[in-house]
Amino acid sequence: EKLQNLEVDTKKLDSSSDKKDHRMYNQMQDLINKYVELSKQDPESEPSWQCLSKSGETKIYRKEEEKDGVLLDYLVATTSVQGVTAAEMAEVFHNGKLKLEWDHTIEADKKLETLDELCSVYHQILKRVWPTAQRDIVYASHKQKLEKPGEHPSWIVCNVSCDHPSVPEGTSGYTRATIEVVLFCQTVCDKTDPTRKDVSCRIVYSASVNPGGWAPSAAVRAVSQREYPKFLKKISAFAVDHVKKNAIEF
Ligand code: 6CM
Repeated sequence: EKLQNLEVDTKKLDSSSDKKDHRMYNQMQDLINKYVELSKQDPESEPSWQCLSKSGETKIYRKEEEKDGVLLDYLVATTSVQGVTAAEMAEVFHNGKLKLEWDHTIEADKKLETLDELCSVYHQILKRVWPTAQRDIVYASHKQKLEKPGEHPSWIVCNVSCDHPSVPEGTSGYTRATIEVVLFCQTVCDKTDPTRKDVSCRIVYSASVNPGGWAPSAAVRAVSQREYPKFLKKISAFAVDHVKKNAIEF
């Protein structure tokens, strides 16, 4: 029943157009610049980043920081997915209809507003982590192509917390967590007429999550250590399967 209260008049809020002037646009450009720079750094050489796991092509690093007694969770993961391009991977991550297939932390998900064809606002209720209160997040998800002369384009998706009039913080019955999550994807392909086996996608995934409210550090740590590797495996396998019958898209 709670979800029904979130219904908003989308006709009134929808501002679908190709104008790049929605209210989150400039913030997204700043984030893109920040994360493209970050993707060039090697967490291995940063002593503050702790390696959480390495298996095959997947490396996950974590950094902990406390703010007002709450453990903040910073994470950067790199991986590579065979048979998928950057455009296809970014679409799988960004497409609101596909999320439930690979994000097992979602209990309920609702699109609140379309800001333009590449940016929408979502309200997501996360599965409860015992013994803490259940969390929700409200965030804008923006996808963008990053052209590179002479190369296949890179693609980036930024999921960043924002306010939304239909679910103000403190009114949803959940503890509001905040996120800054970025998926940066680069196509690796050196063939002129590639088949699926000639393409792969290099991914740098960064997540900065503030769980909000009260959350024991051990619980935050445990959730993070368990869920991120699981998420990377799931989204990679889902993407490979999802695109396998389609023509390659760059
Ligand atoms: O990036 C992911 N999913 C996106 C689309 O659904 C979106 C969502 C991010 C939610 C991230 C929540 C992480 C929760 C783990 C941190 C600790 C919470 C503590 C709770 C109290 C103990 O960007 C994939 C998200 C994969 C999640 C691991």
